[in-house]
Amino acid sequence: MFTWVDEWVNSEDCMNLIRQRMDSLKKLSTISSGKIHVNCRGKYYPRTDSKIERVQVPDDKVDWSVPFPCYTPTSYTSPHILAAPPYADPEIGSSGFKLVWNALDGKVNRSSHEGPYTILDGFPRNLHGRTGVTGRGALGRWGPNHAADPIVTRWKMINKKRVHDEKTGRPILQFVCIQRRDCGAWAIPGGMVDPGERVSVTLQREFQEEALNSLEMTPQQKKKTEQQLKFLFSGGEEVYSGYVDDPRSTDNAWIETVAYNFHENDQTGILYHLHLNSGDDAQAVTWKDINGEMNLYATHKDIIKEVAVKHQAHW
Ligand code: RP5
Repeated sequence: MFTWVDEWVNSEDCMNLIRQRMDSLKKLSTISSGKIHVNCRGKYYPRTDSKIERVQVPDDKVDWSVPFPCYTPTSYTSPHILAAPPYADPEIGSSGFKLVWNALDGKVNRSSHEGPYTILDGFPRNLHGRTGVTGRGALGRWGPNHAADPIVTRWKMINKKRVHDEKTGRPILQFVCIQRRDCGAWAIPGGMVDPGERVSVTLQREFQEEALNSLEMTPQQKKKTEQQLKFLFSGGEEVYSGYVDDPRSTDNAWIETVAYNFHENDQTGILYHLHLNSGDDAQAVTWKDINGEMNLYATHKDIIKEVAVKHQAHW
């Protein structure tokens, strides 16, 4: 019997989906795997008033498969998360709270972009190894906390001509870069995917909130902005999906992202007329020239490099 499943499996849409996943797995191997996480092994857990010390994990003991018998990580979940804001899970073991791991759990996506993760004694284990802290730290979800990162790019222009780097001779790309309010680092204006939210929606929402301060717009202004960005955001290309080496990660909670590039090739589109205005978690916003010397939050520099390579731009 020929079912709709057979029809779907043989369809061009299905093939495209497989190609896309293969592409992002290839990208994953260059950015995420093969590198051990570093940012989540600093001396102190970030964003804490009382200094929470991480147990130090040497490079060769990060991998769970390497025995580390004296490993006694600090247990830490921030008071803010324990106060149970709407985006946070309850504590594991609380009555009536049952989790579905490695799958869509109601509206919350608990599967990883990098394949199944292990559950040990009821707790999810960080796919990239030890971090020196157990619990959720400042993260709301156990296991993967899904984010989305919009990389909005244009060419650097002077007098309507592309600017080339003197050394490499390649044209210079610029991307919309925000300064994070929590730590002052420059970053892609990304954020967390809300339960049930489509990633495409998160990408545009986060961009509008952090780079255009849409939270302080009137409903009319917001609608107009959404309309203006609609075309740009309908044509994005996935450049990365996977683990982020974020300083907030713990042994039981970590950040994964899907990063999309939204690019405009000439000056006729919206990007050369956009009024940037930082808002929400961003304290500043600017067009930043892309190059290999940039210093960015977490693994954002590696992700931006993918974009530079894709456009054959200066790096
Ligand atoms: C990074 O943190 C992700 O790549 C994303 O940019 C960001 C999400 O966290 P918030 O900005 O919502 O704190 O790891």
